[in-house]
Amino acid sequence: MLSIRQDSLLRFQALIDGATRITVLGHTHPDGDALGCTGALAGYLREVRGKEAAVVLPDTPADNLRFIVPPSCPLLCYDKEPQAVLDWIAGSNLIVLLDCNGFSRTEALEPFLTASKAPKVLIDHHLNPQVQSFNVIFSTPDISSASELLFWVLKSLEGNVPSVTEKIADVPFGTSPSSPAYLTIGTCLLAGMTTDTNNFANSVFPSTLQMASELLALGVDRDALLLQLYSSYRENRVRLFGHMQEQELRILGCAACMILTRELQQRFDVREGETEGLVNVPLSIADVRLSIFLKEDDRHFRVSIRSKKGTSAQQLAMQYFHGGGHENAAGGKLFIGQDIARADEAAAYVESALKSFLS
Ligand SMILES: [Mn+2]
Repeated sequence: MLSIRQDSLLRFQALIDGATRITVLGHTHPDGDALGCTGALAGYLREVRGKEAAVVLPDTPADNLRFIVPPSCPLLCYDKEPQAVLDWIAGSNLIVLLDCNGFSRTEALEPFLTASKAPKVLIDHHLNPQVQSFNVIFSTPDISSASELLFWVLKSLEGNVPSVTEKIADVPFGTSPSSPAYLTIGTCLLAGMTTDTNNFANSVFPSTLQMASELLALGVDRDALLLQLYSSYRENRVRLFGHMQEQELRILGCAACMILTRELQQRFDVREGETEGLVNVPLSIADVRLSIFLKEDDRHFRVSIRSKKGTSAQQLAMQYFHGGGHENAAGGKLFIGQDIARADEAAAYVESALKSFLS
């Protein structure tokens, strides 16, 4: 099993013991991993530890990912219920942030979180954790997902004595494999890991497969999960993917670029979450090492970047798109009126950024 620092575990344990109301926090535009690990931790704190815990998000999750947070777990979204979120945070005596490296990734919530006197814990797998903001940090970049890191943290908490030499069988995940709470928590964690690895296509480590193996042995229904994650889209998404590949894909040397304008989003009635996975498609071309996808939003484009090993998506995101992330999966923004004067200048900006980045 993955080794988790004992001193951090003991401090986290003590903070949980001392807390009554807990904010379990994810980042803006929550992906499957953010929902999986926040849902799992809130579920654990409520069902196993008897705490008042809620998942708090800066904005509402996409319809197709909403199912990941269990219905039994309160979910508060700042864009829908700002006052309820602020009240919850103000009344919390523990704040746990997952799947991002600092409060800046919660955008509008950042000032309220930094103003809170509650102890703060970070559980994340991105580089450069904002250490000064937290009392306890679990930060491991060489791991599939925040959900996997949380799996090992919870397992170590439940097992009490974490040790790399311990046999898997000696410490079952949770106290009773038949308890439905553990199935719910396990399903959340498997959902987060599965989406962040793109269904075991990237960032898979020995510990990742070990986690998957233990969760399947516990009885988590992976088939049902895959059906919900990858086979429950609307028809328009398949048609949009076809159009983007046929009409909008541009190949620039070893890079590929697709831009989804507002006009196209209206034409295909695109909803939040429905473009997930599109950026990966051009990487199936032998000569393409870098794929960049831009989606027009309010006064900016959301930028997703994926790369093959040896080419850094993260560097491109940092240098040209105010972003970051992982070596081969990163994201950022392109601001209209700042980086470019008008939306129709995005293609030219990307082309010149790629030219200088790849030269
Ligand atoms: Mn993640």
